[in-house]
Amino acid sequence: MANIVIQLGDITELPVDAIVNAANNSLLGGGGVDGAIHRAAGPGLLAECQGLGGCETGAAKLSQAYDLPCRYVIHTVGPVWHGGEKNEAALLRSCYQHSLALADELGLASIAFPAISCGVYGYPHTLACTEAVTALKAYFANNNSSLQEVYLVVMDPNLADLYQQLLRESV
Ligand code: AR6
Repeated sequence: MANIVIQLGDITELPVDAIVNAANNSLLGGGGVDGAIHRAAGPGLLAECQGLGGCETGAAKLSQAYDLPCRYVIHTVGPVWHGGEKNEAALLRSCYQHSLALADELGLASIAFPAISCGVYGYPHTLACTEAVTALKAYFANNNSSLQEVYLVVMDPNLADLYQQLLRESV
């Protein structure tokens, strides 16, 4: 079981093996954490993403990290919140599962996640963080992973408190 660490701050500054991008289906950039990652990575990232052919909601794709201090970027696409009637919970868990599986294919030791779908995509924070923690616990219970550290990176202290509470409850 990897160590799960809640980290307050900017995911683009973390020198981990991989950071996860909360992207959209085009993988061609956007606002929020996606915009921040593309700005910090520089134009090489967009050029590579243009060749990735987009990404399905709940899936994940790998790129290099260019000017970022991490080694790789794993792009995933969270669900837009539609009230919970469109399979959002399973799609959100799938983002975490597929990102972790890609990291394991590369034998990575550390990965950092933003709070996928918690911004523009409007997922209620308590529900989204519950799915994130559930997905992480399930993944490590079922897979022999190379990952040692999983960072849950948030800019909002309320999200940090929420994660803290959920991790305590899930022990
Ligand atoms: N580091 C860590 N977390 C951040 C950062 C950062 N630099 N910047 C924002 N956040 P969002 P989504 C937090 O909207 O809801 C984009 O336009 C933010 O406060 O980035 O999955 C894409 O192209 C929030 O808690 O992602 C898609 O179109 C969390 O990251 C769409 O937004 C996620 O917010 C995806 O929406």
